[in-house]
Amino acid sequence: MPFFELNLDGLPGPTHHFGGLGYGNRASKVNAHSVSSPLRAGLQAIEKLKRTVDLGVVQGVLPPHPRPVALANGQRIYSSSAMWTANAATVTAARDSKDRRVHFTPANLVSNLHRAVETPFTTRLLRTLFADPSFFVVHDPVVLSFPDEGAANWTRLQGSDGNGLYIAVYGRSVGNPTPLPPTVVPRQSREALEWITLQHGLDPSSVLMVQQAPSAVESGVFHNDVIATGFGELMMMHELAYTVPFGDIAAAIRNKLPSARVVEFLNEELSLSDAVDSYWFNSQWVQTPDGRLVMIAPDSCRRLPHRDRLERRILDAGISEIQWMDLSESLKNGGGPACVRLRVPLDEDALSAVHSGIMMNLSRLTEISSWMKRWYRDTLSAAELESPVLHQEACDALCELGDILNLAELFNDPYNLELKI
Ligand code: SUG
Repeated sequence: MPFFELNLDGLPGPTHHFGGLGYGNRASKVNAHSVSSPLRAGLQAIEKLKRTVDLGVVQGVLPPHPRPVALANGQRIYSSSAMWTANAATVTAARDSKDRRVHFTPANLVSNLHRAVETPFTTRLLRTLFADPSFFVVHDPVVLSFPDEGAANWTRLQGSDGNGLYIAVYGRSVGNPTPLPPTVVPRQSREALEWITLQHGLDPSSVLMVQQAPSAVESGVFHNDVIATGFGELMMMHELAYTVPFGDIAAAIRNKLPSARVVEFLNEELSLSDAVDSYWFNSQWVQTPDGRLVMIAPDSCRRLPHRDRLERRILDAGISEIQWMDLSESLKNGGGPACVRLRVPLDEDALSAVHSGIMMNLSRLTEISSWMKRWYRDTLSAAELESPVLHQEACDALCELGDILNLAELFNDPYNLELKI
């Protein structure tokens, strides 16, 4: 049976702005409090979706979450951060689990308050979209003692036998917290990866756990997808990403998956700092129906000092084509092409059980883009966030989107707007 990935892109919401809130996230700090454009953010997301739909990728969307969220202490959260759906959940393939179902664990995102408030809505959303228990399980999030940031720290490789090998990356172990970066607390815990391995019924020998190098975390690698990516038999990573040397990781991967090709980028050809600023590694790799692997890379990579050499290396390794994408509104908050999509490995039977309202084609994208043009502001400054007019606008806009995606019940529920934290 054909096996593929459903890509779920997060739609930026009407309150998209630059709050400077992303812990350890360089772009979010640099762009704090500059004026955002929710409309431009939305239309950039639509352009990317059109690109993947044109390529024949099986494509869906996850809607923005209701905002603002009012906390019990009176604080309001406006961030549109649910758009970075690579942090929504960890997802594993049915064929890798004991019970042959697709497993989801919503990320608890406890390292950032503005992100932790995403989890209850994400859990309800995933349980609505993936409701059929013969194909899917949506677990509770990992307990809050073990910080978890979702799929951004998991890479699934797969050889010709179809079995998955997961590269699962953590920044620290809660139980054995060494080595730690001096000034930044890494977001992902090892214990959460272990919890998910068990909860998803994976064979522990199919999960390779690797620790981020403290110096990489200090340089702004707050998620592993800022410094590595992979698909099928191909993986790329930066030489300074992990506590173990590249040779050891590559050998461990090839030990499990002999056909794997692991590409190492050296600091002299792409410095850690340029990697973080350009988001080269945060490119999204998608497979077309004829089996080609296309890399959707942020526009910012075109200015890299050794761009030709980087491109040649990745094309030689098995990428068929590189396409450039302007995602500047998301990138200014530290989210590139790979951050805004959640990969769900599926076969056709399971795909037919997914809530159809979120599946995209060109005409549905046109419908969503005209919805955005009706509701999203051209510019939004920090001062405007408190405006009750904006709150009403955001609420009405999402109710309408709920109708478009056939998810009305999720947006008409006042529970979403009051969180007791
Ligand atoms: O968690 N930015 C997000 C970016 C997440 C990117 N995701 C992946 N790498 N997978 C974060 O730091 C900034 C929001 C603000 O500053 O308003 C923010 O939350």
